Amino acid sequence: MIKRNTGLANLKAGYLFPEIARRRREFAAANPGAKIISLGIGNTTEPLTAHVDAGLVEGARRLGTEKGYSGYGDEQGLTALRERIAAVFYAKAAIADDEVFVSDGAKCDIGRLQLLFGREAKVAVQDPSYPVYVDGSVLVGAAGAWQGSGYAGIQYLPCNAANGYFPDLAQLPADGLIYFCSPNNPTGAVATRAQLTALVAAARKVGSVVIFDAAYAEFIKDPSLPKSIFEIPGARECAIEVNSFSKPIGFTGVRLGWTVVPKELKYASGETVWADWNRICTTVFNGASNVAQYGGLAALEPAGIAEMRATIDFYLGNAALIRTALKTLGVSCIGGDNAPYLWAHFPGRASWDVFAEILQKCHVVTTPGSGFGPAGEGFIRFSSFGHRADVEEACKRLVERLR
Ligand code: PL4
Repeated sequence: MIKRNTGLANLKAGYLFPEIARRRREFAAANPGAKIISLGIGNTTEPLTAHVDAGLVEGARRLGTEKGYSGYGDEQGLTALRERIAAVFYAKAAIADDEVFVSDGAKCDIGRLQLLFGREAKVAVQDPSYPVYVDGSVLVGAAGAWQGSGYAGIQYLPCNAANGYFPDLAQLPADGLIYFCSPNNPTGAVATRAQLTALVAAARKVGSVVIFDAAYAEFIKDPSLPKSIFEIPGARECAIEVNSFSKPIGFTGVRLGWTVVPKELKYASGETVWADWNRICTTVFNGASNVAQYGGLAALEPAGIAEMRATIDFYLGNAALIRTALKTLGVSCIGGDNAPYLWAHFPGRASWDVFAEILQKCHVVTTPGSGFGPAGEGFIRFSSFGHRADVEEACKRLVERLR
């Protein structure tokens, strides 16, 4: 019989979010009267805004006409959308239109990016981090053996209060990869310009590539904080950036994102990563949905950008409410100001125990920090995605029932 992919066999636990959904279902079945509120998964809740919605509807309608119909498009995305992404998001970074590859979302591209470097790649992640970086590395066979609390082939770079949630760059692997997320999921920490400058310098020094996940960049309100790694001189020689329309315009279900691969980025052999990424996109990807791309185009018109800012401010308003509730409880936390997540510390306690207590007492779903890596133990991630009335009710329950 055919053998199972050893990468699959090497995955240790179920994927974090389905596991949370399973525990929520179990709790709901045992407590049918409970009105459960989710501050768990980072999933958008607010309807599409008017201008973006009109762009989608108009795009779909166009497909129903002889003149406006289009089938397969360029795998790299609509030229107009690539141009607009470069102009709107990379004004400070001089990214060429053909360095922008439109995708069906950041998570999908993080998976496909692993094909560039394969099983030999030495991988480093911030600890805690979005689970796809580690699990994706396991799938391609780059993670090595499981060692009880992590994989032997993954360099876990602790990010905690003691180091300002920024890793010790002396630990970066040489000639390898580092996944770096800012604003960070799950901690909500945002790297400063000085920190990203140090990261770029360290990566260049040891010949490593930074996969920079900027999925939450538009939540940055502080103008001194960089939204893209390409704002940092030297990043074009050492970085790839993934990004997403999911959170800023509510496209979690519509699916649209992009990846920037600069032409200066080279392998040890001297070949360009850009050419290989183009090859991968044309080989195992058939382009993002054309309707989704029409929506993305609308989102990057002035009216769409204004709506995007309002949506983000709405979720940041939720984050402020959650921060106030945690403060009232005397729980220390970071994040939630330039990011949609709050990272709350419950010293001396196991994350899954705190998750269970909050679910039992408050009927609120959260995300246990340990699901994001060994350094997440003792923490809970609160997501600010939710209807305002639900977030207010969740905060009320937290304050009343956890005191
Ligand atoms: C649950 C740092 C959420 N089933 O929507 P995409 O694919 O463009 O972006 C996914 C993504 C990429 N990068 C980071 C992210 O945090 C996310 C989304 N993360 C979360 O709660 O952590 C949704 C997770 C989803 C998943 O596994 O992605």
